[in-house]
Parts: sequence; C-alpha cells; structure tokens
Amino acid sequence: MNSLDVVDPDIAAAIRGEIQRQRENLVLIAAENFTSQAVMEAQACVMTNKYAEGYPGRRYYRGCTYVDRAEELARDRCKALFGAEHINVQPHSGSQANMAAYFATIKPGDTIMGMNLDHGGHLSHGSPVNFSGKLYKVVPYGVNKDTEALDYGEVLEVAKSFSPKIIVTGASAYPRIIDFKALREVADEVGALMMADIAHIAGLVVAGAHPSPVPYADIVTTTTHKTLRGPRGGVIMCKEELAQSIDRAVFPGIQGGPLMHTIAAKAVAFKEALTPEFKKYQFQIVRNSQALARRLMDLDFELVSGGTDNHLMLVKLLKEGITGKEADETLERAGIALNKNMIPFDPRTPFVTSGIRIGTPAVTTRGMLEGEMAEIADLIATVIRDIKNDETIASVRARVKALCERFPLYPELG
Ligand code: DSN
Repeated sequence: MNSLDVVDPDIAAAIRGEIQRQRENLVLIAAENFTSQAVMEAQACVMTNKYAEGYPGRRYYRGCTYVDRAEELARDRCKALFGAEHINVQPHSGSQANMAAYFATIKPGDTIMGMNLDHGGHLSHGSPVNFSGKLYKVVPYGVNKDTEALDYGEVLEVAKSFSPKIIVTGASAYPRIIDFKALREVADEVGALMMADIAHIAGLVVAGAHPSPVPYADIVTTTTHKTLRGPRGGVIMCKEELAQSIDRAVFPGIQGGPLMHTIAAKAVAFKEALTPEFKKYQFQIVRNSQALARRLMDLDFELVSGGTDNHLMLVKLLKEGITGKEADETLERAGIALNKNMIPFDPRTPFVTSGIRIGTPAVTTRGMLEGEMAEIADLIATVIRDIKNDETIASVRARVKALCERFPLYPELG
C-alpha cells in the first residue's frame, strides 16, 4: 500500500480507475496520448515544491540551482528539436502560450485573423467565447466549401480586406498539410505577423512528417502533450527579436511561478523526442491514420476533405442520420473514446455536431499498426450502423477489450 492509499483512498481509487479505463478502452481522441513512465516520474517529483519566478540565472527566489538546470535542459532540447531561435518552456498550457504570444505583440482591440473554430481552428484563435475573441477584433478564415481544405488565395483575400496585425495558423481539427510558406506570403503581403500554433502536429513536425513552420513564422506555439507525448503544458518559440517581449509576456505578464516539475517532465519528453524511435513513431501515426481513413471510406463513410495527411480525420455523419453527440456517447459505451466534432459548414451546434474526430497518436503509442486500424474502423462502423442495439454495443465492447489486452499499457503500474 502506498501513502496515497492511506492519506486519500478516494483519490487513490479514482486514479486506479483511470489507469484501468486507459488500459481497457481505445483512445482515439486526436489530442491525447500516453506519456512515458519517465515523463510521469519527473512530473511527480519534488520540483513541485519550488518557487522560481523569473528565468534561469535571473530568479526572484534563492535555491534555484537544480530547477535552473531542468529549465535550461528543456530549452536546449526543445531548440534542438525544432531549430527555433528562442524558446520559452514556461506556459502552463497551449492557451496560455497563445495568450502570451498575443500580449507580446498586439494590443486589445487590434485585429487578428484565425481559422474558424467550426472549420478546425481553436478556441484561442479568436472564438467569441474565448479571451481571444473578447479582447481582439477577430476575422475568421475557413476552408473552401468544395475541397474542405484551406485555399490560400481565399485566405489572402480575407487578409487584404481586413489588414490583421497577426495571422494565426494551426488547427485542432484539420486533416490536411498546412502550407506555412503560403501563409507567410499572405502575412507579408498585408504586413502582418505570422503565428503558427502547432499543438496538434508538433510531433509530426519534429519527425519531418509535416513541414515545419519555424523557418516562416514569427512565433510558434505548441502544447507538449499531444503528438509530442510529453506532460500537459505549453511552449513558445520565436525569432530572437521577439524573445524579450515573449518572455516578459509569460512572466510577469500572465503567469507567476512556473511549474518546475512539469518543466522537468517537458525536458524528459524532449529528450525522448530526439531519438530515432520517436521519428519512426510519428510516421507510423500518419500511416495508421491513413489506414483507418481508407477503411472507413471503403465502408462508405464520408470524410472531411476526402481523407487525411496527418494524425486525425473527421467523419461526417449527415448521411448516417445521426449526430456527433449520439455517436460519441454510444461509442464510449462500446469502449471507444473519441469526440464529437463540428464539420465545415455544420448545420448543428458545437454541443451536438454532425461529425466525429478520430486520431491515432495514442493507439500508435500502444504499438497498434495498420491491421489494427482496419479492425478499429470495423468496430466503429458496427456501432454507428446499429446504434440503438445494446447487444451490438456489448459485443463491440468485448472485442475492444480483447484488442486492448493484446497491447498492454503501463504494465509497470501494476
Ligand atoms: N482540446 C484540444 C483538442 O481536443 O484538440 C485542443 O486544445
């Protein structure tokens, strides 16, 4: 029995339940992953006790020798991964990384251009319900109605009409390659800064499975817990001339003490991401995603933009006559965790939606390959095509459990 069982058996039981849930279910949430035991050990370390406002060598507290070392390692490794000029590893989240990027470069009331949330963008790229939509004048851009992919000529037209201060690229539900060079050209044409939020594709970028925005963007933000497979958190990369403004925007601008245990865990994840195995893993994520997409299309499902180039796909459910909400609730009962998602030009609300988003980073971490992706597509199709039948759901649940048992997760956790 460990001390958590003694001090707080309720939380200990909840954690055990969560381990079991992760083991027995297929995690297809495109933004989730399973971090390594080493990352979790760093995250659960004594650095959680340390206050370290400031940056390595320039702190407002004494006793920072070892946390300085951890932050320096995190910065150096992140720099080696992405080739960026300046790195800040302190943002607590992707949203805070984005907030700091805006605070460093523009003023409330200025115009930003970000991808429409309904077309695959992110809340913090200018949604009216988010700080970004409340503080700034937002001009959304979206995908082309026919191709359901970005049309950079259309983006340029929007930019020319509204002269934004920043053009934000990046998405949380866009299955195609983003042409960062084309967006740089759009930004240059209208005299805007370019910011790329690569939270979803950061791991692919490290491996070369997706082009990097670093040569083109003034600022690149990311989270560390999606394809990058680290602890939950954010990072900002920027050109040297923005370094001081970015650092000041993070601290003291929007954050106080950095989470030094998380920064140590980020350093571990970056070390893992520098290995050849990590690169192979990223390419396998994409191969798996394409295998899953192909099988779904063979089973007559319609995918946004007709497929995928990256780690995720969006399935339209209009033809099936069910909502994303019905689909994700029922699939969860069958042991398949994914999320309902708006599709471009969706007639339904974000709480109901007409689609689901499926991602392969987590199942690929478990070791599943293209064969298992075909099996997963069949399981999803079986549930969706017989959504009211409890017996079907129970039989898929049993098949999911058997599949998961073939790919053990966290055996070291007992
Ligand atoms: N919540 C994340 C996602 O699901 O894509 C984005 O922040």
